[in-house]
Amino acid sequence: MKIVHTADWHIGKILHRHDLTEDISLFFDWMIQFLLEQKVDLLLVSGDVFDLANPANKDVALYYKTLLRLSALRIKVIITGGNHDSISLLEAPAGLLNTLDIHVIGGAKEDISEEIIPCYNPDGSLGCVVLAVPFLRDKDLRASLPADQAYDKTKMTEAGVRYHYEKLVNHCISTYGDEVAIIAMGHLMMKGAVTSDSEREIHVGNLDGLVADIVPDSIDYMALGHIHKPQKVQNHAHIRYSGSPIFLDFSERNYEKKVIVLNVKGKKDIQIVPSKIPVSRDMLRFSGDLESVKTQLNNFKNEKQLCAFIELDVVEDSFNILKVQELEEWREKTNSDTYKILKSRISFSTEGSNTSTNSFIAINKSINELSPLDIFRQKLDESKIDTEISTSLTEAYMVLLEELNHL
Ligand SMILES: [Mn+2]
Repeated sequence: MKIVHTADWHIGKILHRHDLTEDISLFFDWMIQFLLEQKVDLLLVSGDVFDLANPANKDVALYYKTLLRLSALRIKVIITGGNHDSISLLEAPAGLLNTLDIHVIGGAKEDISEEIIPCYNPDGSLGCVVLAVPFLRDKDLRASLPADQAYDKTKMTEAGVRYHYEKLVNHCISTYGDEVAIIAMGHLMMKGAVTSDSEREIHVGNLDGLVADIVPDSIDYMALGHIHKPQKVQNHAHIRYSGSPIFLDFSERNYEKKVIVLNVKGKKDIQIVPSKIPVSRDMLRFSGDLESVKTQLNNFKNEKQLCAFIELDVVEDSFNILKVQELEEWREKTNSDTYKILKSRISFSTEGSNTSTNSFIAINKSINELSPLDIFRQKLDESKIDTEISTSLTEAYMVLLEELNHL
């Protein structure tokens, strides 16, 4: 059985007021072709289908159009909800999508057997069983743990996640026996994962992430979402993030975007082959003094299908307000069909660099480039309160944020 693992599509993502719809559409075109050529039987999407809990109608339409193309290929599809997704939005058409062999698990189920999906080979034999675990919210984790034990927040998250997977594995083995390959999905933050600037933080009380031993031994492959850089987790070849298929932020510009192909021959017999996704848009950062940044931009030739997104990081020796103005004016009149400057900043390396760094934030870092958490942390830094209190305040703030995000 051939499986493709992807995640973090973030349909509807807007980066500095620029819609990334063309990027994700080109990925869908490529993916459909790839699934066909590779004769894939099953597609797994591990969360963050949409960027927002209330996506625009055009983004929902693109999602359905893509599902329809997948169903025309007669590929089984399993989609789980991520921390960005609305459970009810994903699950509303679940009954209808089931008839197309598309299975959507938006949020944790009370009846855990609904998270267990058997997948059959073209000859009708059982190829693998998928544990379709969506992003587990704090209330799911609390609900799944024995009520008579007290846990601190970190332990609670870890114990809750571990317990959730153990329950599923036991249920799966008692139904399908212990010889079938078990593929688990998850939308989690694992310890040691290399992050970018575009993941929204999750799991309050477990900021560092989870240890790999929350994954039961009987799981043969763990298809993870949430982190946007493709990677193995804590050196386990079978626990992986596929990463997002497109660049969602400048901090991801040097990543190779991938889907993961699994060739499942039997239990503990899975061949894992990451496959590179072609880049349709460059995201570049040009840095140096103003003159050198101008030269770099003038010499730039776009070789990709979509116009490049450019970030300028100008560093001048000493503070000079004229340079700030020059950058602004030049940026305004610089226009091209082959690139767009999305972001620019200027800083000064000598002479009271602290104050000039702050003033650069004031001048160039607009409020919509900062996340609410960035602003909160900046405020905490300014008030110079001790670390322990600021950690609890940050956690409390994240609880509020998470509740707001899921309203
Ligand atoms: Mn994500």
